[in-house]
Amino acid sequence: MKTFFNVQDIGDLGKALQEARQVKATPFAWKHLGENRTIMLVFFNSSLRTRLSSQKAALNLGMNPIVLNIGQDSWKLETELGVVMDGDKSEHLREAIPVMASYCDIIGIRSFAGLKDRDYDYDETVLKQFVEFGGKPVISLESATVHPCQAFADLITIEEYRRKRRPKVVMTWAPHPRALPQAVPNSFAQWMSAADVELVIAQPRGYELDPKFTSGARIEYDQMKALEGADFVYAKNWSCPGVSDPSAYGKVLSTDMGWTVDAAHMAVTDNAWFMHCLPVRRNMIVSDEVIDSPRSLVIPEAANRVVSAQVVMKRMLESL
Ligand code: SN0
Repeated sequence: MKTFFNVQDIGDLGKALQEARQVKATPFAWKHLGENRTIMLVFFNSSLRTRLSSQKAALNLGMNPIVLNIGQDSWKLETELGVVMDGDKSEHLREAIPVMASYCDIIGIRSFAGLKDRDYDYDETVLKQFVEFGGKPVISLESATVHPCQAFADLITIEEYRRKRRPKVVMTWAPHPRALPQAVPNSFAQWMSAADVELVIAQPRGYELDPKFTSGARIEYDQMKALEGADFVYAKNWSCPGVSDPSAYGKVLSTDMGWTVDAAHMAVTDNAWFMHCLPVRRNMIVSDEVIDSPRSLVIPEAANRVVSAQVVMKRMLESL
């Protein structure tokens, strides 16, 4: 495996889930694979789970992780090509990427959407430069439009907790004070569309995700109707994807607190499990009562981030 961006990169989902079960049962069984191998984890943005679970996954495989926080530990990096570098950015990605790549065998990169220029973000301009100028396998640790390590961990969690062969999974938009990227909902929709689940997306009008990620999903504007009979409730905020109106891209269109997932919302489900990728704003996205209830999976879901990252790194090491 040379890149891990989209669900297609992992191949057969049944095989990937089986490998995840093996990795979870015997995490140290592939310790030889990473011997004398190094993974570089490059962060342009904050992270808790991704940075820790990626390091833990690398250590389980016997690999050495190096973590770099751009702008804090390093020079500030310019990402645009063709600019006169007379500002506060001291070094260009064009040099920094091949230098970092020369020190490692795999690169993981976190670079959030800027939410200003839709084409720039949806072209994955920064991530693509790592592929082009690095020449090493690249993992998206949440890039402009995707967060595949999270979506794979979510699928592993749903597989572990489902009580039906084909569960109803409802991803619901929920309010947030800031404009957030679409990477998590894009990847979740993409992975759930590929998996054997019934996916419903509940959202206010104007929040339609890019159809390239949502094929096969039912979109519902009545949140309560969407939640009826749900087996899993996956809450997430995202800003306007700008599909029909590119000028609204990245904007907060609604802060309707009626969409906060609370006990009344959970009551219409089929005793659903609650999921969120974290970090979560309590009593904006979800009420304390729901996230603190025994139906909340947020901690086991986060624990599975090690498993998804380890399967991906294992596959990359096997194909080096
Ligand atoms: C990120 C997002 O894409 O929504 C990362 C999620 C894994 N979330 C945030 O940036 C939340 C920040 C906040 O202020 O709540």
